[in-house]
This record gives sequence, structure tokens and C-alpha cells, in this order.
Amino acid sequence: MTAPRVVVLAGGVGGSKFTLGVREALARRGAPEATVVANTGDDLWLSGVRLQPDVDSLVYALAGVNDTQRGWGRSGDTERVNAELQAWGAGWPWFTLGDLDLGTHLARTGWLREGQTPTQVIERMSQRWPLGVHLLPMTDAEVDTQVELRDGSSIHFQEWWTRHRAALEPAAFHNPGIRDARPAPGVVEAIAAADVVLIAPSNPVVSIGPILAVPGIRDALRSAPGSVVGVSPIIGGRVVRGMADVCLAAIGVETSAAAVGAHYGARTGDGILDAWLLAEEDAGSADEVAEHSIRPVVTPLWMTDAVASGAIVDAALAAAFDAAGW
Ligand code: FO1
Repeated sequence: MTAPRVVVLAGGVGGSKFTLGVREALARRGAPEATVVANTGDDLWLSGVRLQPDVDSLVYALAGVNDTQRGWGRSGDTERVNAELQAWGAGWPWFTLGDLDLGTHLARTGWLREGQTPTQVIERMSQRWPLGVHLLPMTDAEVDTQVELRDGSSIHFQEWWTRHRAALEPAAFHNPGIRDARPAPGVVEAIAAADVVLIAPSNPVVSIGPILAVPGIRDALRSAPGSVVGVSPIIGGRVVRGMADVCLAAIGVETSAAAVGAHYGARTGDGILDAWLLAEEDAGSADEVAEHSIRPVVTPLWMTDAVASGAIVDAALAAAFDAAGW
């Protein structure tokens, strides 16, 4: 199969780097644009505007206007409005809203207030730049992640992440309202029509976790006719970016490629994976992955640029074709 239909489940920074590779690998094959399902668990209301950090990371990266140094926001952004917000004591003193980025939040908030859904807002945002993928939110419902701390109190994920740098020990992560949420229009349909579903090397707990927690998405993966292939966000037993190790510890999962693969589980059991891509540094745990009935594939996993990410996608597609017996 040279032109597969691909769906990607993705979080922010890791998801963006991976999606650049998906776009590159599919363009090389003349394949249709991938459908990318973005985590919206990181979303928040701040100073009266709606932020969708993972959606924006994907949009900015695919449009080539992202700040690659910082990992979030727009390149070359300024912070004049942010300084004024701080002077008013509005917003959060530890959270920066760039001027160009605020333009995005204002546009989005206006459209939401006019009654458009997040799916429609993203569709509209996607018209400004040719993203080369079909970007969907996981759900149109607001299911912002709350971090439950050991003392029983809860704070918004973004406060825990950016203010406390994940230093407050989490007891659990919750997405209030997610049990009543529905997958955004087109998500389940895209999974059902896909030859391959790729799980990006994003945070398994607070990026991929919320996507899988939207009722209907996990079932759609389990019954998908195509193959489901995940990419380890752990290389050499360490997290590549972010503070995923703290998140994993909170749900009792070791920070290792094999443990995260086992956490997702095999589709032949009660999980979601057919194959799991491991870094060469973790080749020693391939047998452990196979013991969980998941096909291990060892390949370089450093996403240094879109070509390197594209090579990872090539390996994932090859694994998918093997898993499907093509
Ligand atoms: N991350 C930070 O560490 N500090 C910030 O001030 C900050 C602001 C910010 C504004 C908009 C946005 O879309 C993302 C922003 N991020 C910031 C990144 C974000 O908090 C997280 O990295 C992701 O949500 C985790 O995936």
C-alpha cells in the first residue's frame, strides 16, 4: 500500500514534531492528508480568552510560524499586551501570552462566543495556512485537565505544569465532564476509515490519555480495521521532553519504553496497540514488549527535523503493513 490513509493522535510539542514527519512521509508517497486528532485536555480560559495549547502548537508548527526555541507560541512574538495584563494583575504572572498568540486566542474566543464549535474554529484557523493535514480536536466539549494533589486539592494542569514545573506530587489527573463528552465530528469516522492509526510520541498521561478517555475513541481504535502503531516518547529510559516521568509515576507506570507500551496494551488483549516503535537505545526491552503481544520495532527515534521524523513514520507504516499482513 503506497498511499495509506493515516490518522494521528497527538499532543503539543512532540505531537507537532511527529506530525511534520507524517506530512513529509505521506507527501513523498502521494498519499492523502493525514487526519490529526489533537489533545484538548491542556486547554484553559485565561483573561477571558480560550487557549488551546496543543492545537496551537500543531497549527503553528505545521504553518512554520512556531517558536522552535521555546517550544510553544509564535516565533518572533512580543509581550506588550502580556506586560499590560500583568500590570492590571490579570491572568497568571507565571504564564506568558504573546501578542501574536493573543491574536489567535481572541479570534478563537470570538468565534466560540458566536456559537461555533472548536471543530469549526480549527477548520477556520486551518484556512489561513495550508497545514497539509486535516486537524481535529479530540472533542468539542471542555474537559480541561485538573491535577489532584496529595492533599486532596486540585489545580488546573497549566498551573501545575508551568508554575510548579510538575514539582507538586500529583495523586491523579482528571478531566471533569469527559464521561459525557463525545468525539469531535469526524474523529471516529476517520479512525474507522484509516489504514493506519499512529500514536505520536506525546505524553502518554496528559496528552494521549485524555484523547483515549473521550468515550468512543478507545473503542474505535480497538475495532479499527487498520493497524494501530505507537511511538515511544521514552528514549534510553528517559523522557525526551516535558515532565512525562512525573505523570507516569502518578499512574504507577515506570518511565521506560516497554512500560509505556504495556500501559497502552495490545489490541489482542484489552489495549490499543498492534506495534510499538522503540529507540535503538531501548532495543534490550524489545522482548518485554513482545511478551505483551505487541510487535516491537527498533528504530532511531530522535526527531531532530522533519526528515528524521519522516523516517520514523516510514518505520511505523512498514510496521503497520507487517501487522496487517500486507
Ligand atoms: N509554557 C510555559 O512553560 N510557560 C508559559 O508561560 C507558557 C505559555 C503558553 C501560552 C500559550 C500556549 O499555547 C502555551 C504556553 N505554554 C507555556 C506551553 C504549555 O503550557 C505546555 O507546554 C503545554 O500545554 C504542554 O503540552
